[in-house]
Amino acid sequence: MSTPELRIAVLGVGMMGANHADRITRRINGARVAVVNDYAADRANAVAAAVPGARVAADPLDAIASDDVDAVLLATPGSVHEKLLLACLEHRKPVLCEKPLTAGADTSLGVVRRESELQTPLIQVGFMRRFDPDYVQLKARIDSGELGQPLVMHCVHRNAAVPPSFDSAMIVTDSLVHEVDATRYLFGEEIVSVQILRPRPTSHAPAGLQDPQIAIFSTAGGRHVDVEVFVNTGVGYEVRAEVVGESGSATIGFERITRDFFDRFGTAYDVEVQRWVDAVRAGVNVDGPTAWDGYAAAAVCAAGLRSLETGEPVAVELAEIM
Ligand code: ISE
Repeated sequence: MSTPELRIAVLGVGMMGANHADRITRRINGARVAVVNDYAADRANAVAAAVPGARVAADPLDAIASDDVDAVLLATPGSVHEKLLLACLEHRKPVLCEKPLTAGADTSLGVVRRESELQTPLIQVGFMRRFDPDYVQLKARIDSGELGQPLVMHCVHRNAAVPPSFDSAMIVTDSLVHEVDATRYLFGEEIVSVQILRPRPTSHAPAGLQDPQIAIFSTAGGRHVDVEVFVNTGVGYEVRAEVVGESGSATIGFERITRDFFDRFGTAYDVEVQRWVDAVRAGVNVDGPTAWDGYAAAAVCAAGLRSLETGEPVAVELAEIM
């Protein structure tokens, strides 16, 4: 490729952003980290110090507007995504946005609408499982017809532990959201209703945390997906899926326990970021989940949060814009 090296601003260098900054610096071709920003200045300084040629920006909006930034990797807390995504759109800067797209379905819809007004795709959402070799292969097996019509999927999503700030709602919006996207990706259709059941919580979780949770999705084509999300197992990171079709079944992730999601999805993150960089350099900006996918996931999570309160199935409300 003859296009110049992509100069990326990494906004938010907590666990995920710092991991991406290191990835871009050491494993991604055609890009470098030009600017680092974090609300914790010491964290930004520490990450920038490890990246030759990177500078620290005190204000993320200045970083987005800056002439020495071609594209943005957004890894701040979701609560500030809306403002920063709108700024990226304003300045026509392609952005790889870690999930969630924004903190809620309404604000996500606003971002999707603004992007579609510009008639240029600029936002890719960081649902990395779509780049994981196991998920890619499972999708290929479903699409090949080998399993017949898929009918049901059983999923498991377990973390050894989560930060103390994790509440019951975040189990839906931070963890279950990946199964939401995986379902939409694998089956190629929308989720129309969500029910969240509340089994007896583990005594190893902080008091009041509803962990584990069981989610049941129904899709537009009548398929059912059940998910066990359990984020304080104390054991390790486990992500499994079994798709059951009319003519056979296929599994991924069984007997595979890693320390955390960086170990489990390291390859997926590398492929995701490399393909995004290549797409931006080629002028297409997006090669993976779009802002619409981020909005659709947010709409399912919004229904999930309502079901978490009542235990009843809740219909997903999706706006018509595409
Ligand atoms: C975390 O935020 C992630 O995105 C991981 O992929 C997920 O497995 C984990 O449960 C979340 O806390």
